[in-house]
Amino acid sequence: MFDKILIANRGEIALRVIRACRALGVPSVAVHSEADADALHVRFADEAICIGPAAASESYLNVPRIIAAAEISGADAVHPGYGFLAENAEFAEICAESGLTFVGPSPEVIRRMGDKAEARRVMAEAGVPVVPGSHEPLEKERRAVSLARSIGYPVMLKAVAGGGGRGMRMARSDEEFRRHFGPARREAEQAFGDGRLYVERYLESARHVEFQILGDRHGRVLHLGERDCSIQRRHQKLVEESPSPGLDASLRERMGTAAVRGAQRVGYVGAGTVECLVDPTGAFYFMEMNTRIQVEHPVTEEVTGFDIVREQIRIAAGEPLHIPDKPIRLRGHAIEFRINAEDPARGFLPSPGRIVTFHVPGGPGVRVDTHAYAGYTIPPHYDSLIAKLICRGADRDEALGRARAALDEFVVEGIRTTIPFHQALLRDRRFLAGAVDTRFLESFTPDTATGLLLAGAAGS
Ligand code: MV4
Repeated sequence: MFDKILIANRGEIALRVIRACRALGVPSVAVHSEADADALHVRFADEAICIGPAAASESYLNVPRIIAAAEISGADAVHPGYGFLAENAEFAEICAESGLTFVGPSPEVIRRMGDKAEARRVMAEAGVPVVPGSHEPLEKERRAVSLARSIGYPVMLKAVAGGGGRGMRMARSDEEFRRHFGPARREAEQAFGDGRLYVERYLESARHVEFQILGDRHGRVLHLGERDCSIQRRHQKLVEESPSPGLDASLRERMGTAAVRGAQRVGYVGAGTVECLVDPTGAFYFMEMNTRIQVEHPVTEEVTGFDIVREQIRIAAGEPLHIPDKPIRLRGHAIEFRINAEDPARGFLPSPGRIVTFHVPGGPGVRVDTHAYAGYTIPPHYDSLIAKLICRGADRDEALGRARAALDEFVVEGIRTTIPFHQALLRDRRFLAGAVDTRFLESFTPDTATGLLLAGAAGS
């Protein structure tokens, strides 16, 4: 096991990793920007090093400063969390060159799964169904249009180096495809330094279902069940749950087997997520694989009882998985609500600022992962997530009932949050019936009582 782990991240995930370090008896080192001097991850880590001013490029994205902090503190491993450098192959390489263990897959696997066209090819070779579409990056526009036509409209133009929906554009005809092709390529070039695109058939009313994968350095790969993440706004997930209301035991078994087979083909080591789309007929298709711990991992922890971040660190230290070699049984139901510092009454406009009151809910089956506290100022420099409310119950109804009570107990004053959005969601009969797909939010008009203007709530 490691002597000391540096956490190259901030917010609730930095706290989460600190907790896993304590569970393993490993000292932790926090890095922080000047804007995060009074953040909880600074307070609760065993050591803390200020690495620069607020801007992420001067702090949490600044590789030389993070490596220097590791050297100064004598850390021998770096946990990247999610976002920032978590899926940056170059950072993983520099960690290895600096004699540090990067808690994640190898740079090669990060790079391979980061190329969304290559990931599709690898999964197809492993016999995993992939969304119908191109297997090579698109070259000339004319060829691309004929390919889109043969796939069948509507299609989704996606960036090879994208993921998470960034740079995604839908086209319903040749004309629309031609109109989007150039701008999509330029946007991808701008955002990722790689303008290559690929095209997939757009599955209209699908569910976004992802499988949690764990692979150790001894060739064992297993899955910890699925999470349904269909409720997304502009490709930001808002609610995630496990098990998915759209899966029965047979489909779960087939998807889990396919996800493990794909991860084995890749030689996956670490915690990863295989993201799929499930159409109304129950057919499923691989979409992309994420090589990081995800925001929504607690949903899986609550229905399996595993500490995924602790397993991640044990895997990186070369230890075998602590998980029995039999099919995973999901116990009960868990739902996560992302509490963001955004104002749903004003199109989810960011709402940073000082938190005056911060009362966190509790009771049976209620978990809150948060770095916020009364008196804390949410800085404007980073993402807007301030807390994750995870509620579990013996079944979905009990989890929903606990969520409704917990959200009513969750008092945050001084800034606006997405709590009213989630409260409105818990009054929507389609959501309560579990009948949501990726287009749910487009047609979600909360009851007027909340006065929520979700204008532009639909995906971009
Ligand atoms: C799709 C899709 C339907 N068909 N791809 C990919 C990244 C994720 N954030 C959203 N993604 C999707 N990719 C094809 N070929 C549906 C989604 C999707 C979605 C799209 C628009 C609005 C909300 C969505 C929620 C989940 C998944």
